[in-house]
Amino acid sequence: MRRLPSLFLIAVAGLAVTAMPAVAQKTLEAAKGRGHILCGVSQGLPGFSNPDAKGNWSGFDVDFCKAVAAAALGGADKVRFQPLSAKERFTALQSGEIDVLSRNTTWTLSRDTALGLDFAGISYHDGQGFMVHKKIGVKSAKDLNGATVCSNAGTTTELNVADYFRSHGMKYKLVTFEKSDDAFAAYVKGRCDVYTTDQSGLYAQRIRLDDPDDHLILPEIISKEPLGPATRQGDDGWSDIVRWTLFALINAEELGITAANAAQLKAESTNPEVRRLLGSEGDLGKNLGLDGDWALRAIQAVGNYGEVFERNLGSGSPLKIARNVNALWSKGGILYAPPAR
Ligand SMILES: N[C@@H](CCC(=O)N[C@@H](CS)C(=O)NCC(=O)O)C(=O)O
Repeated sequence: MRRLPSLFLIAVAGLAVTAMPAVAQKTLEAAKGRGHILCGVSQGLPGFSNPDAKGNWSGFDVDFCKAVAAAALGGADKVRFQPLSAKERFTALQSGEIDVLSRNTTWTLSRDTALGLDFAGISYHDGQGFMVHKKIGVKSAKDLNGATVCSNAGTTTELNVADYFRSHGMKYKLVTFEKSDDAFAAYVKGRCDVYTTDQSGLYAQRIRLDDPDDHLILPEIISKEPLGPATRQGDDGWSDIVRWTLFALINAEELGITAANAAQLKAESTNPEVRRLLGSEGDLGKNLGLDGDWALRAIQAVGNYGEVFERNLGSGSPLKIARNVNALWSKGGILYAPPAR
């Protein structure tokens, strides 16, 4: 009698294990079949995802998809970018129009639980801020009573504005736009006193201004905006690939692996953590459905997290955003990836 339940459990566990790969490989197999992954990005936000005149995309969110393409399909060029407004982005993921959403998207409980998607992790710790016309003479968000506020529809931004003004007993008029370019243009033209979005978005838009000195970014950060890539719920294998690509880039920075030295470290490093991540030891790619060079390819394609950040958002970019909380946990920030072992 006592044996029956355990036999039953073993049978169920066996079923679960054998059933897993078929479900898990859906997105990966489809991507292999078409020869590229489909990556949802913003419609144009300097530093994050921006097309040039020839339609070539670049930026922090773009590089992340290139890394996934390199890990999963063997080449950073095996990706097509689909620009999406904030409003469209979740439907695009649900409907299968994209395989991964890499578009300054905030991880929240309702998005995670109600929209049929999963967040792979946090690629950028952000928070919402305000930009104002200097001429209105406001130095603090607490002085914004009665302000007209321009922002984007379908974002956490509009919800946070409502919370902030309500909790401070202040009145406001919100004007939202589906395209963030339209929202920002309306602010620049003076239709609004304030433009509000993620602080990274404020930095990104600021470089587009003809007269940056006429604008002020207020000191208050009114929310937590943990931004990260999202995948469709129900394809855990694919979500794992996306999640561990992100972790691989972060761990690579911690381990001193760069685009330039990755191949040499794979051949010569004696550090067990480096060897495991780069596939010179063990077989970590196997359970991701990938080969042993998956992380090596991702790192060679775009560099480690720090390289991706500096090139697109940091000192090597026009945005000049400091790492701050986005520095590694070992360097005073909160960026922390689980170990690859
Ligand atoms: N992180 C927030 C806001 C994201 C968002 O859409 N921000 C705007 C303003 S920076 C944007 O990315 N616009 C670019 C675009 O619409 O293409 C969210 O997930 O709701």
